[in-house]
Amino acid sequence: MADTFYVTTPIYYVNDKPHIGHAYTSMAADTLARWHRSLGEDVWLLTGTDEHGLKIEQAARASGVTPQQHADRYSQRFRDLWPVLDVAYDDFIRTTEPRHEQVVAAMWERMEAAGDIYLGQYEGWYSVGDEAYFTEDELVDGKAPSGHEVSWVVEPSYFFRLSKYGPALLEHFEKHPEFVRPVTRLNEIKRFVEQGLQDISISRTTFSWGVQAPGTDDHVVYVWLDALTNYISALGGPAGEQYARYWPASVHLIGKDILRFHAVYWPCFLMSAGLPLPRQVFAHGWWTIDGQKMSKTLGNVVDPIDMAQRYGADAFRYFLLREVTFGSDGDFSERALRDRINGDLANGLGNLLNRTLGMLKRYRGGVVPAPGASGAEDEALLAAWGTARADLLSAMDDLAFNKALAAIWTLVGAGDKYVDSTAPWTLAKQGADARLDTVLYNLIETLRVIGVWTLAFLPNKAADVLDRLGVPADLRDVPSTAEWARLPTGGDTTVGDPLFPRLEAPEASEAPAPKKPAKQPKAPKQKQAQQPKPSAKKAEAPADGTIAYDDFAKLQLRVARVVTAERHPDADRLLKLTVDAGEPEHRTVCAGIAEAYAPDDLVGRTVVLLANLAPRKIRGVMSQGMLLAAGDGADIQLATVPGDLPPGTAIS
Ligand code: ME8
Repeated sequence: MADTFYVTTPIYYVNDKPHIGHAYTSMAADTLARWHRSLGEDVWLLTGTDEHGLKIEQAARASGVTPQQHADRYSQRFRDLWPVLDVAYDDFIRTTEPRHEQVVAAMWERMEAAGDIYLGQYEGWYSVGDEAYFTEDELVDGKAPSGHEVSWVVEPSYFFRLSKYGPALLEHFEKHPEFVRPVTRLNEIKRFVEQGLQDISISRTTFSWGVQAPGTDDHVVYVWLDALTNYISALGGPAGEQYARYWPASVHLIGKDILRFHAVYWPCFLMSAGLPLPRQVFAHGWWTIDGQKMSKTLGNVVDPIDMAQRYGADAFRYFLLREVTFGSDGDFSERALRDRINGDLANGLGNLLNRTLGMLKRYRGGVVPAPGASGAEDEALLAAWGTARADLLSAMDDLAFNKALAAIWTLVGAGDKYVDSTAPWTLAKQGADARLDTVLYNLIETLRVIGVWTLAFLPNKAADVLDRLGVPADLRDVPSTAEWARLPTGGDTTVGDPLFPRLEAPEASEAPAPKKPAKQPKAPKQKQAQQPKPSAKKAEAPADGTIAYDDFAKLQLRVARVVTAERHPDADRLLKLTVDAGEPEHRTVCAGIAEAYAPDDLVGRTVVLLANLAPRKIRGVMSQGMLLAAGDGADIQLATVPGDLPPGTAIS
């Protein structure tokens, strides 16, 4: 029988629109679930909504609907979100479902049978925002530590003997130091438990939106006892078949703010009920937005649907998991997201895929060739694969998603290096066919391995990579990447569009047309008699001589009209023109066309201007762009566009 892996997200309150925090935990959980599924494990991913409690009752009242109507509406928002973010859950639990309420009642009865529930009177501070009780000492400036308002509550209440379980809990931490992660959180929780646990109130009488406490008329079960029980109620409770199969959970993924409930209350409730404890509680950090706390008041709440629509769910997930260590706080900004997309995804993975498939098409008609003997370059690539694989497996065991992705990207880098060092275009020119076959095969296999490894992180794009490579279904799981050269030869591949199109800076793509020429960098000092030609920077150009579409897209070609033309004062072959390129000010451009054109013939002509070439001084005249032309000397012909397109029209 396969190992089981049961992962949970928190169940989200139905009082809020889903935001980046919800998306983060759920996408992390889904990544973990996909990874373990790929390892061949029997995986169960649970998510759901937390629908009881005073907070929800108040929110429903404020919108003039019943709590159930309110819960139905908001719960649906979460259900609708997960497919957009490719969160493929196995079950969605709602705390208002009878299957859940029954297990909450059963938990209560088990805890009561253990002698751990007694009736008392609660007197103290309660924060509805946190659905939590606080002692006087815990308040900060008269409020809950979260900033929520508190109110003084006096009511009869059932209590749970939490104090009884402190020593057993500390012993559990000793025996299972992996129980709480990251380690800093374990230490924080240990210190809290070591100070001595107080019994906690687990029922309320001042409102009714909850599960009725068994054997009482007017008590509803405390919302956290209710909510935490979801992790077993969704499995059918202690007597359920699914419970026998999946409990104890492998890991509860949560945010750091709800650690105490999961790492103290929940294990104590379970001990009292005589049930095994989950294997791990992992608390992740919080996201700030552009350096600020996310809040409705600041209006900076990040909507995951908007992010998925604008950048793709894969890229959004990649960013969240790559940018910070899982467990630490992080800062979200669209700028940082775009940088990751352009850097790691477009220039990194996308470019390697494009180069490789392009060469395979050019040299082998897109068919995967059979590899031959290995050389030193191949050994280096294989060594990189071995190291990346070991690092990846251990990072995933630790839920270190950012390290896992960094490990995968070392293989992307090794693939790039391999292309440069083997220079397939030279092998093709030399007719070194056997060697070229080996190189192309190894590149395709590198991409297969990267595609398989990234399936958990980029569910759509990675599947697209594997489809383009023609990878059969049985070679798409993690174990199939433990051995090199598994991909059969003779398969067809497809080049396709760029996997991750490069994103322009928002200013450039959103502005309708530049109002005035952008501030230009200073011209490099150089002697130049001729019109400067665009020279591709060596480092950026793929070594096979082609340029990526993204590089082409950097060129701003525009329709321009010649306004004035005269001979260059200091160079016989040059004309000095001013052109209208649709901007408030005309540009001066020097062109090496004096042998072919008389200045007067040019005025009013439509020409093609390379508008974003860095300006250069040519024989004392600053030239702000370049005109495209064919031929040279007396035969040169300026490029033009037919029709009457207005100056400034972009050419692409
Ligand atoms: O707490 N960055 O529900 P919830 C990262 N119903 N994570 C964030 C965040 C941010 N800026 N803001 C919120 C509940 N979160 C309970 C759970 S489980 C038995 C019951 C996280 O809707 C936060 O840490 O308030 C929490 O994990 C989740 O989003 C919000 O959950």
